[in-house]
Amino acid sequence: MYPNWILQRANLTPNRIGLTFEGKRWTFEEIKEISFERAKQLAALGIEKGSRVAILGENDSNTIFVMYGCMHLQCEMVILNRKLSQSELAYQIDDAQVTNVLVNDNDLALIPENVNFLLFSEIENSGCEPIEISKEWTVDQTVSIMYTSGTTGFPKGVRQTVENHQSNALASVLNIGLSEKDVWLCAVPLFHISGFSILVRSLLYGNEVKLYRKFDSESIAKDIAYGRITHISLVAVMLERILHVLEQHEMKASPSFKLILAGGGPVPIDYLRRAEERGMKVLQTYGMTETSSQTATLPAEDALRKIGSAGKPLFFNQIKILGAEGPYQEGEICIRGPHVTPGYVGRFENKPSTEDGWLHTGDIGYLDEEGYLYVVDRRSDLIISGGENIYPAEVENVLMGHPAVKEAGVCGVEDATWGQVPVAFVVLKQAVSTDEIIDYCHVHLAKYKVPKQVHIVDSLPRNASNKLMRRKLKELLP
Ligand code: S0N
Ligand code: AMP
Ligand code: MG
Ligand code: MG
Ligand code: MG
Repeated sequence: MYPNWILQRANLTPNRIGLTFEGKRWTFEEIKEISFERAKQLAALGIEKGSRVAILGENDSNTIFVMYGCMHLQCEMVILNRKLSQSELAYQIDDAQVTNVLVNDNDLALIPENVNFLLFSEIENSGCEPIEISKEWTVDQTVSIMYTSGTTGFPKGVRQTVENHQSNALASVLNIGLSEKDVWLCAVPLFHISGFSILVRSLLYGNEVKLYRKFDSESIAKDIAYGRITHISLVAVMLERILHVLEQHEMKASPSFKLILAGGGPVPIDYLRRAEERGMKVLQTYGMTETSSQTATLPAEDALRKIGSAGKPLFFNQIKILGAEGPYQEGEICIRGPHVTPGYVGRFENKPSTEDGWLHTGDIGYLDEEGYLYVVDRRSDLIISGGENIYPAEVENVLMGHPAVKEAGVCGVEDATWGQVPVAFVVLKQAVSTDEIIDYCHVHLAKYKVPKQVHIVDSLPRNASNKLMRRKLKELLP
């Protein structure tokens, strides 16, 4: 058993500021009081202790208070990506078999049809049921569930337990260090582990989170140059936008600014050099939904000596390269540690998350002679656009659903803005314009997954067993 994080934190440092958002601020005691109230309101509205609910909301203090209310009720929270299309959301809501979707009023239009939902305003205006809040949580209790796309084209709901989050946050602070004055800026989505892990760290460390509703490079650049923030989590495209503003105005990071935790995909080396010129340390990190964020992180002192590396595994964690017999040999990156998910929900419930105790990531990498990890590729054809993952199979399944499309293949191409973007190749069975195909994709897919180009071809590259060779698709580009 572990103590309820929110209670324990309020008990330890009640008067410290825990959260700031759009000019408002809350101490840890206030965060506890408000989240207690939400828990009691949720209970009054019929949300049962330990039940599974989904949450759909933008980065907003009220989203956090509803999440914490659910945590007091020991609910399993399916945190939904609000950039998804209605049909993608409907799939996850159905797959996870949630009893209710708790929706920020601003996101009312995103809710699929025929789902049971409660608006945040209904919750906030409800009476309270005088329930007892659990002071303890069990180690293997699921706190959050996040969907991550899979090679099959069906997203998998990943369980993130108390132990997963705690061991990850602890390993992170052992690596990064901490002062009670630290302020972590959160402009990455709370529905990704990049964002949610900032909340967990704050509860465990007692530091302040400065939350942004939306990524805003101008305002964040000012925070870095003149503000109180010390830490920020970013993906590459965000870093580039911030660098652009700092360079344009010849601004440098404030001496009190400590570091950028940069992950979700590779960070171009040029950005690391430019960040150094602006007085910013960038810690490249390798992490994923299945490991409740970081597994390996490159310490700032190695940033230029080991440029391009994602560092060494953090405390408690191990990394091995499948099949490699020595340094520099490439193979699948496998991870072991207390931060690795125990498994999935829904259709993948019975699929083990590990083999012989190791999570097989689908990523290809190598370790150098000092044990530093280099991520070189992704075996599973995963496309990463601006930190959002796109599995070709998911897009291909949608394309094949169009009546005029006989076969479809999708691959990623380099893109100056987003890192990579998806491009589609289709074989037709009846005439249709590429615009119509793109419009069709917009109905079924999140915007960032819609192919930037659709090429009509006579056939797709296949191997002897008729399997699509996605790596060869790029050769068909005009
Ligand atoms: C980069 C972001 C902020 C861009 O979004 P922005 O600027 O808000 O765009 P919008 O105004 O919403 O839309 C404008 C147009 O741009 C399109 N668009 C938006 N995003 C994308 C995208 N990603 N790819 C392609 N197009 C995009 C819109 O559709 C719109 O189009 P038009 O004009 O046609 O209407 C946003 O994308 C963002 O927030 N990205 C980051 C997401 C993220 O956090 N990913 C990480 C996921 N991975 C993990 O969580 C595991 C790793 C991890 O834990 C980690 C990662 C990073 C740092 C630390 C850690 C850690 O270990 O702690
Ligand atoms: P997600 O499925 O959203 O959790 O994203 C995790 C995936 O992002 C990993 O499996 C990698 O493919 C990719 N990724 C994360 N960090 C890095 C990194 N530092 N370098 C390259 N790819 C990364
Ligand atoms: Mg994944
Ligand atoms: Mg993802
Ligand atoms: Mg947006």
